[in-house]
Amino acid sequence: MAQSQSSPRSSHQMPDAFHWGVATSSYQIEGAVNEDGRGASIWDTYAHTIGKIKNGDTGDVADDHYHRYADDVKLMQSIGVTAYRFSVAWPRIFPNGTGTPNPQGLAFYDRLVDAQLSAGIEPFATLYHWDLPQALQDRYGGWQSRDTAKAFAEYAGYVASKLGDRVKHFFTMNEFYSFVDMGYQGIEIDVGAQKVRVELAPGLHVGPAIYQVRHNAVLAQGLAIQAIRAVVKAGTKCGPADNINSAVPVVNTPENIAAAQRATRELNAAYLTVMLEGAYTDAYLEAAGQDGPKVLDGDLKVIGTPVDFVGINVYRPSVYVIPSADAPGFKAIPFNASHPHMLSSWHLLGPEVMYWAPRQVRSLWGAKEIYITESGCGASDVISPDGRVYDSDRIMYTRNNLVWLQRATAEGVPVAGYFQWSFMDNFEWGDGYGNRFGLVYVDFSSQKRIPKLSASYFKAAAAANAPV
Ligand code: PNW
Repeated sequence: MAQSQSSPRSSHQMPDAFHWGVATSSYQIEGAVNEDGRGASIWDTYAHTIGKIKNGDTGDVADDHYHRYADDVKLMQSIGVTAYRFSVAWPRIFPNGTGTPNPQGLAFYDRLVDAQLSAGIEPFATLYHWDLPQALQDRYGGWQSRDTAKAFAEYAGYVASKLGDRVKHFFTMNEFYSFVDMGYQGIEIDVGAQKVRVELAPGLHVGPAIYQVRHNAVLAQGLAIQAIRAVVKAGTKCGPADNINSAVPVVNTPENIAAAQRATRELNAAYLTVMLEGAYTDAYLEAAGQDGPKVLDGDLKVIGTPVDFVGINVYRPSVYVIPSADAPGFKAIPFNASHPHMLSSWHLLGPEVMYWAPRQVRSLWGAKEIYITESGCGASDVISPDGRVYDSDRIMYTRNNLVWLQRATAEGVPVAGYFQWSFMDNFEWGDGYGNRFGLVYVDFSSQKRIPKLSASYFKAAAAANAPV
């Protein structure tokens, strides 16, 4: 007998109460950089430095979300979004980094959170998505100083004390490796066909001092977790949103799987590993030698402050590995020049990472709650003559990811939500507005929003609670 069309496909579904989210960040969408008392951030400075951003683009106007947030939240609701991960701009709250808070800045996030709650969308707030107050860069050298870590904890505690009556999930910082390594020394990524250099604000090259910058950043996360906990009610959760460096086994035998897991632990030694284990790995300290971080008494305890969940941004495998008889027991293999990629030069494909990354987070560190805080892709979207945007490649990318993620959840990996990067096209850092990541197309001259075909895909998947 033919199977009924409407028969439940529970074996393909995500867990109950799974969050179908979208993600954005303040500098990438808000605009209104001089309004309501906002201070300057390092991204204002960097984007206005000639030669740093393609086309000379800046976030001055971006998606004008600061003024259009109410319609944007309604649009989210219309495409089936049940959770929204936004970021709070530190320089709106503390224009000078520290000191007297700016009530008008906070009022914007109050309105934004209320709009989400009325639309039935669960707010997830990120406290740091790279827009450091310029004042702290000038005063302390930014993350080169522990003083910035202390300032972050104060800011985090303040925001949590104001939004914590309605926001139940706080992400401390977004992507340590990006804002530290790409911001303070710049990195080279081997993508097979070429090497690509990526640099972010503040665009410094600190040399061996990078170990200290990394240490200050994880210290900030630990201090912030403690500061948030001190002010929120029971049940409010917090943790990082990190771009895990994922080592993926090429051939899925037990030896390959074990080698990949060892590799992931070492490749994240500076961030997730030290935060979740409360200690640097021996290999990390050995490699650092004399340049290693200055660890003060009590630092590791702070850095290892237990978190309620682990957020991971998952775009691609960092490396494919095979086992090796030599220490450290794995070998990262090079990418073929023919390895397929999406629009961003760094964006190699490997959808199985969406299975291995959360699985390793659980098996390495025993995480009880995991969020995919970002996944998505840039694509060369255009408006068709019929007015629609047909991004079938983004749908292919997303479906493949969701299928692998569903496999992880079916095996008991506790993934509680998925956030698509991004809700709408926005300021894609060094690539400016030319690299579109949205489910919603934005015409930046008119600010018109056009949901892409991928938005229909997202809506259907969210409704089915499954990859469709
Ligand atoms: C993330 N990589 O950055 C950021 O959190 C977003 O703000 C950004 O817009 C989005 O991903 C797309 O780029 C990444 O080299 C930067 O693998 C670099 C990489 C991944 C993510």
